Amino acid sequence: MDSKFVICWGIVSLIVLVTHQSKGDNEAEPKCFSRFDYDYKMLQKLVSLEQTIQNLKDSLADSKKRIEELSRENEQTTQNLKDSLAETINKIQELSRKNVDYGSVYIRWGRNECQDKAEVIYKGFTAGKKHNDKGSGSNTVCLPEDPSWLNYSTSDYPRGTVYGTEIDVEEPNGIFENKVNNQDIPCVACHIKKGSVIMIPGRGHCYTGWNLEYAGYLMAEFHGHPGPHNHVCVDHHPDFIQGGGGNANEHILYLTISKCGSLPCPPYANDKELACVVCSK
Ligand SMILES: *[C@@H]1O[C@H](CO)[C@@H](O)[C@H](O)[C@H]1NC(C)=O
Ligand SMILES: [Ca+2]
Ligand SMILES: [Ca+2]
Repeated sequence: MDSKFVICWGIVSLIVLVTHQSKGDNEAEPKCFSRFDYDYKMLQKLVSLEQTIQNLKDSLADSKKRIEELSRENEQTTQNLKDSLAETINKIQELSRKNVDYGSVYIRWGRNECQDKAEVIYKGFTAGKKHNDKGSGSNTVCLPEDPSWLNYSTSDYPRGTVYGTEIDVEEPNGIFENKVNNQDIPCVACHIKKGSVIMIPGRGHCYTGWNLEYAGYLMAEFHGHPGPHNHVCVDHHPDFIQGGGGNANEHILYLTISKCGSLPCPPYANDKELACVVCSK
């Protein structure tokens, strides 16, 4: 190595060292500036932090408000639901009460059982006036199998009379499935959970939308007998009262036929046995 270069290097190093040391004192000012900068930045951060906290507080307050609003709304909705539920329950109860309370009744003449869905109120015996009595009640009645009495007397004084009913029909006639002549017939009172019931004379079938309770034949007194009574719809397949096959001729039911004239033919016809139906809805 060149000694001249070594000396030169030594001088330069010294200068650099001295300069650096003197610079150390001079740099106190810039270091001070840095601390301020640090504090300033710290302060800025604090301010920003405070701002953030404020923002959070605000949004928390907003959220609280919103939650309160929502819970109020929720309460209102719950109350509305409760109200409409209570209303619905009331309506259901009202409807089920109606379902229980509402109904119709009819007598099924000539049978001792109601159709499947109908409830038996009582079973009875078909009865009415004696066929040739001028007076007594004119309608056919269904007397219960199990009568109960109020006051009664056995003394003889003017009263109406009621007799059991038998069917009189010449056989064979192609009307009833079984032999029915001179058979005494029962009846049954039926209750159905339907609002309306109607007996239609002259129809063997119900109209659309109506349910068939039973079908049969329109029967009344023989036209030549002096003591008329009303028409009843006797089931097309009658039951008989046990031991009632004798020819008692008391209250008697006969088939009825239509007669042309004031009654238009067609649709009616001479001498046809009139059907009947009991229909409900
Ligand atoms: C039955 O007769 C008695 C005595 O005459 C009378 O007091 C009573 O009220 C009568 N009962 C009825 C249900 O009519
Ligand atoms: Ca008889
Ligand atoms: Ca008879």
